[in-house]
This record gives sequence, structure tokens and C-alpha cells, in this order.
Amino acid sequence: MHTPSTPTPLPEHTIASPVGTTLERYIMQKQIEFPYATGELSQLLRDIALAGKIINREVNRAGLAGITGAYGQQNVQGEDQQQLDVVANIRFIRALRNGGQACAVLSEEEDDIIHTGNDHGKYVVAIDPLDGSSNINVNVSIGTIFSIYRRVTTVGSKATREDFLQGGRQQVAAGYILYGSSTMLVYTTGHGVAGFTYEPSLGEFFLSHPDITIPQDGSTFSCNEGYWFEYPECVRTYLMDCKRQRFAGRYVGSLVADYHRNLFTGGIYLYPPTGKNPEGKLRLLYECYPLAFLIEQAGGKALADGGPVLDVVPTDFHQRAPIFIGSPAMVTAYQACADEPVLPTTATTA
Ligand code: P6P
Repeated sequence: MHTPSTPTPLPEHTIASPVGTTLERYIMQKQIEFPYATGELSQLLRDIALAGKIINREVNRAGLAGITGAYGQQNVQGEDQQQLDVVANIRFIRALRNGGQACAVLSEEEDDIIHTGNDHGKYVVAIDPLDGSSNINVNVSIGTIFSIYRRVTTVGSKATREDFLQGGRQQVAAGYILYGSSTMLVYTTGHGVAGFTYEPSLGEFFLSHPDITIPQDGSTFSCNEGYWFEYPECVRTYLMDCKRQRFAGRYVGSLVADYHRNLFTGGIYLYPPTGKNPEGKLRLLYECYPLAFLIEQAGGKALADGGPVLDVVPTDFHQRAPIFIGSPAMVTAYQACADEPVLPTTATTA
């Protein structure tokens, strides 16, 4: 006789939580929660997600399509562009131009502002279309980083520098797309952090992490120790302390991948000043600011030299900043090292 087995109870989240909601439904639901939302920011987020889907396809087929190599010219940073850098840049600018909500784009791959022609768009977007692209050839995760501001210039006019140099705390949304073992979109509009996982067979991002918060502490540090002898003394002091505690060194060489791992498991990513990059390597407007906004929304901390990344004053589109970002306890421990007075190496006694 068949004895009915007791069904395994489904995990609570399968029934109750919105996990599994599409990005589209999630954006609409969040828009309802903000009665004054006019839907333009929602549309802008959709446009970025669409470009992310297209780039995901390009990244996944790059090896077969023979577009993993160098493009043969340098960007404004003086860095050799990879073919996929150029493809991603074109795709994001096209998606934002066609979407109509962004009046201008500042891209790592472009010297100056790109006007989309949507002069009535209320937003501007700063973007690193494909960060870590040198890792494409070796099949390591790479990512897109974006930062969104409401324009401060008159709607209907051309965007200006002023729209992009508002400062990190004026961002209205920020996030990244990680093209990894799965492709994820993680973003904030200032009300917490949500993560969406892409299902390529359906062409949809599904809510997989409704409320991401970073562990308060961690035991992973991410930096390029090849620069050890160029690092400021306080950075070496901090890293030595990490090693004494047998913390793990994890450095992919792809900012979004290292950042994402530390966001989920706890950790700190450091890109201090070096001889080659005395201001740090990472760019303030489309790498440091958006990731700092997001990490603060996830309960983390982001420092530049002498204070929060979000308080660094922007003066140039492509300016760089040092960054120490991740679990608050780890960033605070680094800050304690940085605040230590630098004693003269050869103390003299009277
Ligand atoms: P380094 C990639 O070029 C990048 O901007 C980040 O993605 C990455 O974390 C860092 O630079 C790697 O720089 O100097 O360690 O090779």
C-alpha cells in the first residue's frame, strides 16, 4: 500500500519572498512605492539591463567570434583597448541613446561627454562599459560599472561638465553587471541593494538577492601585492596585520569580480597609490563613486585618502582615486593604520 510521504516543505522564500520576480516587475513594484516616480529612472535601468544582456551575449561568444584580442588603439587612459571594450562602449551608448532617458554619457572609453541627442532626458550616466577586459582572453570574469545622476542643467539643453561633476553623494542610482559563471546585475537607487541573476534561455534578469548586505567583518584582502614596495607604509602595516591573522589573499585582477566576492563573503579591496598611479588606478566617476555608493547601501565602507570616497571632490572626468572598500570592520582597521602618525625613520634624541 502506498503510504503518502510527507512532502518536503518548500523553503519559505520560494513561497513568500519576491525571489524569482523579473527585473521588470521589480522595477515596477519599486516605482509604485515612490508615488512621485515618473518612470524615467525605471526606464533608464531597463535600458542598462538591456545593454547588459547584449554584452553578456558578446562576452560569451567572444572566443568563437574572434573578438577577444586587442583593438589596436588606446583609450583616453592610455590603455590598450580590447575589441570587447569597444563593442561594449558602442552597445551601452546605443542602448542609452535609444532609451531616451539619458541626455549624455561619460564613458571610460571616450575622452569627452557623449551627447545622446535626448536633450530632454533628465539623467546622465557615467560608465565603465567593460572593466577588467584584459581578462577576457583568459576567460576570467569581467564587469560593467555604472553611475546615474539627475542632470542639474536645464532640461532641453545640452548636458555639461556640471552634470557629471556633482559629487558622489548626488548619485541617484549605481550598480554593476558581472559577467561571470552567471551574469548578475546588482544595483541600488539609495534604498538598499538588490541582485538579479540572468537566465539566458529566457532573456530575463530574475531577482535572486532581494536585500544584499555585506558581512560586517571578513578575512579576505584583495590587492596587487606586486606593488608591495611602492605601497604607502600604512598599507604595508595593514596587510602585514592581515597576514598575521592568516587572512586569505584573493585578487582576480578584475575589480567587479573581487568586489562582488567581498560583498557576499566579506573582505576588503585595496587599490592604493603606486609609483605608476600616484593617485591610485581606479577612476573616481565610473568606478570608485558607484561602487562606494553601493557598498554604503549594503552596510559597507569605502575610503579614499583621508576620508569617504563619496566625499572626494570631482574635478576631472577621468580623475583617479585610491580606494579601500568592503566590510566596515576591515576598512576601519585599515583607517586606523592610515591615521597613525608617520614617525621619522631615524628618530633622533636630543
Ligand atoms: P593591476 C582592470 O584594469 C582594473 O581596472 C580593475 O578591474 C582591476 O582590479 C585592476 O585594474 C587591476 O590592476 O594594476 O593590479 O593590474
